Amino acid sequence: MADYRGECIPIPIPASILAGQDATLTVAGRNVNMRASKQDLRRNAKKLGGTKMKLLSAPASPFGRKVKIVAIEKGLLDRIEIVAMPTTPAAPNEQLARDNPLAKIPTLVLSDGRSLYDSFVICDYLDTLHAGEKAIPAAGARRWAVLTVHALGNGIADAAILCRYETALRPEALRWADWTRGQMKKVTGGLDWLDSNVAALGSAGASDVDLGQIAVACALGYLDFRFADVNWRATRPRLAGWFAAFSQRASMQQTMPAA
Ligand SMILES: N[C@@H](CCC(=O)N[C@@H](CS)C(=O)NCC(=O)O)C(=O)O
Repeated sequence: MADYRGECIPIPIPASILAGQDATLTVAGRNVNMRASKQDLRRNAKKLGGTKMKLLSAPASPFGRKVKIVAIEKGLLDRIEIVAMPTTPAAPNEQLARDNPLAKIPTLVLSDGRSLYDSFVICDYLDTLHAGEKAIPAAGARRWAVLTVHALGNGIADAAILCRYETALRPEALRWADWTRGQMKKVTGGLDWLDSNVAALGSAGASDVDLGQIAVACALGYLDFRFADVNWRATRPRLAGWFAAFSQRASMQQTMPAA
């Protein structure tokens, strides 16, 4: 294995180098270690006009908020530029569609122009960029527990957003009450399960948070923002207590959606 010493071989710069991580690549049939030195990073940053990733999102999006919270909790926020990109299924954002054919936020555009979506994929990627405790445990029973709680939090947010589109976007004459009720049942059923199984969320004050906790917190924050009339806390005191404690985190305070 040879070391890369800046010989004049025209090789593409691997994305991991731009992200500050060493890489091994094959040049002329040899494995070469490429070191992400500060000097390399500065030079590459200059060449590419900055190494910041761009997060296309909107302040009200619970999925965009999830990504921002992971970035804050894992010390990555200064490597991300947040770009406001409002979109709806009725008025898909054309600019966004160039980076994500689904025209959905959040979308993360890397410094080499590649884009990542959806929010889970982005969080999984961000988790590779830091050396601390992972938001998504790599293996073992805890991995499946965190992923399942994440799916529940995301599912609650998905159903709530579909209801929001139904009531805020769809013309009244075309609305379908049974369909909306069905979506809201996913929301309330998910909240009931979390209230009865609050231990599945783990400690709200732990120094390291996981993606399941973050997804649930973002779903609850979205309900407070768009569905205050549902008054979800009234019958779910354990979940309300957990959320009150989790909301104290600076990452939650900094990403609170504003009306
Ligand atoms: N599963 C996706 C959901 C993303 C999503 O639904 N985002 C909404 C905004 S919060 C969106 O882009 N809606 C526009 C559309 O559905 O066309 C994720 O986790 O990123």
